Amino acid sequence: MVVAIVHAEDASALTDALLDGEYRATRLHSSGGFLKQSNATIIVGVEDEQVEAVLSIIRDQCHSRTQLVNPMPPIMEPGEFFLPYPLEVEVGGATVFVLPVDRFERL
Ligand code: 2BA
Repeated sequence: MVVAIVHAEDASALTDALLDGEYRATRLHSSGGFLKQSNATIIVGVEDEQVEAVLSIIRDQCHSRTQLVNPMPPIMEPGEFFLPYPLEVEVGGATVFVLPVDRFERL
């Protein structure tokens, strides 16, 4: 089973490309623990020999992006001064986990 966490903007193109390749996929709405922004988790159940083809579709469809994050201000002592400035974070293309499946059934 391939579990891919991808940018929300890439998710539709990715599921379309997977369906074009006749792979069955499920899209879950998720959000990142760090940025707290929406992303998508795509689950694809495939045979072992199809994993590389699925990874190649994910590589083609998912692109890395830079996003700006506003850091939390620190706890300040009286008289201290904090000038907030956004940090650049690179997100994606895709974070992919490949997991073995003990049993699969469609009932
Ligand atoms: P987020 O947790 O919102 O993370 C977004 C991006 O922020 C990450 O991009 C990474 O560049 C940065 N980042 C995350 N945690 C950080 C930290 N503690 N310090 C500094 N920078 C940090 P990606 O690595 O491409 O991850 C994109 C999304 O994939 C993540 O969104 C999360 O939803 C998921 N993800 C990444 N690694 C994961 C893991 N090991 N387990 C589960 N989900 C993961």
